[in-house]
Amino acid sequence: MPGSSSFLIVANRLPVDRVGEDMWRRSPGGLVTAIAPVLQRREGAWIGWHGAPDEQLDPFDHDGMHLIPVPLSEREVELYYEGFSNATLWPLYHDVVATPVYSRVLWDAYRLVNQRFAEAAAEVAAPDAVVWVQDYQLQLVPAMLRKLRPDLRIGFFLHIPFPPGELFQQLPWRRELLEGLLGADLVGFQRPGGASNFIRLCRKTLGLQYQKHEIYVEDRVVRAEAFPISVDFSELDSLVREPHIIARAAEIRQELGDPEQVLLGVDRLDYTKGIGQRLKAFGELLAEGSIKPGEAVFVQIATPSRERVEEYMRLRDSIELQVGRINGEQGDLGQQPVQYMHQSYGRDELAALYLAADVMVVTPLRDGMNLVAKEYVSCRHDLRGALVLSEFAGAADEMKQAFMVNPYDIDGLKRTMLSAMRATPHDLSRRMRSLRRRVSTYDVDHWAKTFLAALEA
Ligand code: GDG
Repeated sequence: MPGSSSFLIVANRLPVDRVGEDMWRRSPGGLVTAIAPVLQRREGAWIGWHGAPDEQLDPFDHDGMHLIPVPLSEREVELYYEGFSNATLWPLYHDVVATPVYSRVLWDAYRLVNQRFAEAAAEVAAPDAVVWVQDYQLQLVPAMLRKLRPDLRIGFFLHIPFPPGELFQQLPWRRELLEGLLGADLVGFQRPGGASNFIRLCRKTLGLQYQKHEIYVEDRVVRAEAFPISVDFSELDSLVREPHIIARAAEIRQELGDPEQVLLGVDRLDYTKGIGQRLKAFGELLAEGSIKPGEAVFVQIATPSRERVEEYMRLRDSIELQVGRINGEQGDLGQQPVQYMHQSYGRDELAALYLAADVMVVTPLRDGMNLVAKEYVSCRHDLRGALVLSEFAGAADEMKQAFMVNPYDIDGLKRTMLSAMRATPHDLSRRMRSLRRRVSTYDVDHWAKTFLAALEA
């Protein structure tokens, strides 16, 4: 018996966090920021884990969205989520900047949980419904779901990079993953390079024929294409025009001791984000006197993330050691050049920080897109502020007017951070105008619409 939802999002997590007994709040993070508005506009349901292990919850409504919780046991969180998703796939898909763990126990849990998500979707989807599966945690769902419900229109979007064959081929279960994705009618990637990596791998590993964006799988055609994700430009643009945000931005600068330059980093505390590299560059600029004491403050917001995964514990220790060293050596009583916050902030505070920052430093070693770069630009209607952006972020394809860096090149990073700090108002406004034109035209609404139009075509 098919269900009644004609539009479904399937994602590892529901777009809410618990804030009390049966009280929920929309959660931060790239995926949610991007998709919640789309679901609210269409009458649909969102299937995902609700965040607490060993707990079975009934479907509920929140914020105009119908939410269907999928249960996960403590052990499954450990093996499927922290394990295969975040200790195997995450590093493998991000240029192996950390060493991926290959374990059959983790793989078995990944398969089992993907099957559960597929069954949940099969149960609630109306006949011929459109189902949009999200991200690397659920790459087997498209094929599993097609097997249960061949009538559905299935889309898949990968939010993180899809790696080149040379790396992907390490994966002992490479065939199964490719076959899992090929269960979709449309597989979306952030960059054209991700789509072509995938297409070439299907040819090489599975021997499939293809032409341009189309892969021929038995009697079906699967499209693989890039759909660069974006942000809600107009929401941010109007938020930062509100008096309380403007006042808060001024207050932040004051609290920082009114330095000439405020540099800002906003990231989940993740080893792909290049936080260590940017701090190293900043620390060296201070140490060699290129930045005078008191001239600049670096604010680094590092939102807690995946805290039980070993690599993330190590990263936290190393970043906190680095911050302590810089402040200890370059600071003074009452004056710390690096303001490091291992906390999560509300949208308003984040917007005020963007507005207060002269230089936004986005230096991932590899990143699917990076929404922070696009959020910063959306907030700068004053046409001030400089964006320093890694060429290894998906956003670099579109944001050519940023101050581009290779984050592995510390000297280059130092030079570019200094140029961004010293740029003339004319240069900054010229760059910012063009960046804003890009992000406002290709916003998150455009992303979702073009993906769904391609899926439903
Ligand atoms: C993945 C891909 C891709 C951060 N701290 C707070 C907070 N945030 C918000 C930011 C931004 C989001 O989280 C982070 O998005 P990113 O794109 O920068 O990075 P990932 O989390 O790694 O996202 C990435 C994305 O998916 C979308 O496809 O771009 O490449 O890795 O929106 O503002 N939000 C709040 N408080 C915080 O403390 N409220």
